[in-house]
Amino acid sequence: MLSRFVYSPFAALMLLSCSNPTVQTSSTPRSDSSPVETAAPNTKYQPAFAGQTRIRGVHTATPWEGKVLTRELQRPWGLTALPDGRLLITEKGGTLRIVHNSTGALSAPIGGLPHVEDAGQGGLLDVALDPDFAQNRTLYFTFSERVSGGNLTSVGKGQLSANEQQVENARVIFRALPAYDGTLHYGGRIAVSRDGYLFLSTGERSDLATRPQAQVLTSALGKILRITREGQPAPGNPFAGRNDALPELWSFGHRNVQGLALHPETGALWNSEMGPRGGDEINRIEAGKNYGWPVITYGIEYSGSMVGAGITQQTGMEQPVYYWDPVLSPSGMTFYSGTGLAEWKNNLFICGLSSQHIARIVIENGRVTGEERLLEAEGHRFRSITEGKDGALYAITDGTPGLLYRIAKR
Ligand SMILES: [Ca+2]
Repeated sequence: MLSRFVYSPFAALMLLSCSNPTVQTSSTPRSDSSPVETAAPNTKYQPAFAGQTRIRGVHTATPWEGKVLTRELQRPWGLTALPDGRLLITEKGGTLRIVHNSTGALSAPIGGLPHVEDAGQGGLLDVALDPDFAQNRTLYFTFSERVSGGNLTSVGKGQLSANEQQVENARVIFRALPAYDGTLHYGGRIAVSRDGYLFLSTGERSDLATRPQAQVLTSALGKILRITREGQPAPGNPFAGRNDALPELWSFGHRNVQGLALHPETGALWNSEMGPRGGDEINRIEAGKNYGWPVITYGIEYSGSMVGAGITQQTGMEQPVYYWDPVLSPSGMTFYSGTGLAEWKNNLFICGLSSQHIARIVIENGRVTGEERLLEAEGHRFRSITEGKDGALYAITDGTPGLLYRIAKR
């Protein structure tokens, strides 16, 4: 049975009259443009500029629906669309699945990947296709790997077998050193740039012992890195040629980046970043820049104490384009090209875990100008989202059972 989420005034009226149990509605369309967040903030920090948080609420006028394609996934984490439109999905335990984008038919678990450190936030994380996947069957994946001295975020590469039952020739092409014995803040998102390089996000492993490494250029923790499809430093990286910095680094000062997305028109890289309590962020990522963690942040420790000196701005450190207080716990995100639902063209869609919705963010001239909450009534921790080949968005939920939603114009 399909569960459906329908958002249109007409559908809402229909539901009131027939109360079909397989269909859910959200609240009625908003009557004003007040911010979608109404809860009290955790901090008294002031934004650096108007519109950096609690932007006006917006509402999608185009009728759309969210439909569950499958409820059979086991702790899914990342997904991407195959050339034929089916979805390739990771499961944290170390397997991949393929789900048909219209029938919801689910493949058997696809094996052949390296052993993953399946504990805490670790496991098999993201997956991305080679730009020439249709010819070479090559895919990239991220995972937490047990190595001497602890574990770390690794990037692997392999080929999807012709019968789609195995990943063949799987090997590790990059390890985000140093290793640390923990189970938190692996980052782990991959995005393939237009010129065929891999952006990889990492985390600072959460603990106070490793947190300062987000500012240390010889550590791969708390960074966005840019590597070739063989795992080498990509040419043109901002710290190339320096002996006091890793040549793979692209940006630094990150806490735990689980969202990366490329703008469909400009190719610019954006991230979502899990901050401390009251400090989740969206950033526009530029080469060589310092995104501040743990020196500046809009959040506080989960204990209630200040992070560091309790400052939100410092010369030489970038401001987030947007932040949330209270937090979403943002994980995967994607821009939407506008194919299929023109009103959403170039909007950013961000999965909220603790907030249990998908945030639709309208961006104009590099600034956020509107926010909407999608699928809020479904009650799921949304883990990741991607644009399909058919103009729909596809989103997975966290945990078991893991659901796959298809979100599209009605
Ligand atoms: Ca920041």
